[in-house]
Amino acid sequence: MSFIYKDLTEAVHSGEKLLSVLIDPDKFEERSAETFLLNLPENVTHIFVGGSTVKIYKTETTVQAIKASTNLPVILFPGDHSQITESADAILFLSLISGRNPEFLIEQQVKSVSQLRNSKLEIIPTGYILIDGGNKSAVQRVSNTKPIPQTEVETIVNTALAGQFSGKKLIYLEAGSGAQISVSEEIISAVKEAINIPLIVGGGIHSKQQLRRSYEAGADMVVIGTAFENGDFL
Ligand code: 1GP
Repeated sequence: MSFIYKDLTEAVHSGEKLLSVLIDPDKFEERSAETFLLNLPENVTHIFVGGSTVKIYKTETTVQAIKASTNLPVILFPGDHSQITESADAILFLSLISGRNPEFLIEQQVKSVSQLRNSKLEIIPTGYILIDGGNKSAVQRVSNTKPIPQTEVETIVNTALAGQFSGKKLIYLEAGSGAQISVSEEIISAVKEAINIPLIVGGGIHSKQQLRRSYEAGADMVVIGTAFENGDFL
């Protein structure tokens, strides 16, 4: 039994800022796991594993390699139900609530149940909101949904609150991996003010300055993939 969500909310209540590195199994070499993890900044608190499209079994071998080299909690951030492995500690049970594609609102979730119902993975219901990051993201392409423009702050806030009212335990504001424009401070603070569940922000964050600004605006956890993958986090 893991207590990932409990630990996460306690950290948030005590004002701790969390940092997750996102590992895409398709771009990850298991034999480099130890070096990759050793080179991460000390303030990394969680490892997310997932991608928009991942080869069968690659998530499993990736999680096992990570687990062999770190005690940080490993949380699945799956692009679809094929990316579920028992080897992780928890799963973000995502609903793409910014989109209107039933496949990513409920169908993938239904397909995942046969694997999840007897699993020990901690399941964390998460409202996933795709926001325009200035370029077409893999999430947009794969889910075939439209991101919400950054100017539509009220829609984003209402979407986040609708997620909370539906029982989501986390809200995740996603600008898309490799976004040109990360989620604005205005959006982060407006959503943070409205909701009372932890707020995750990711997409296009590649510097300490952006990280600090996202935290100051109200992000409880920031997720960084590309900059750590390329080793060019500034
Ligand atoms: C996590 O998709 C993001 O929310 C990761 O984005 O790869 O741009 O850091 P980057």
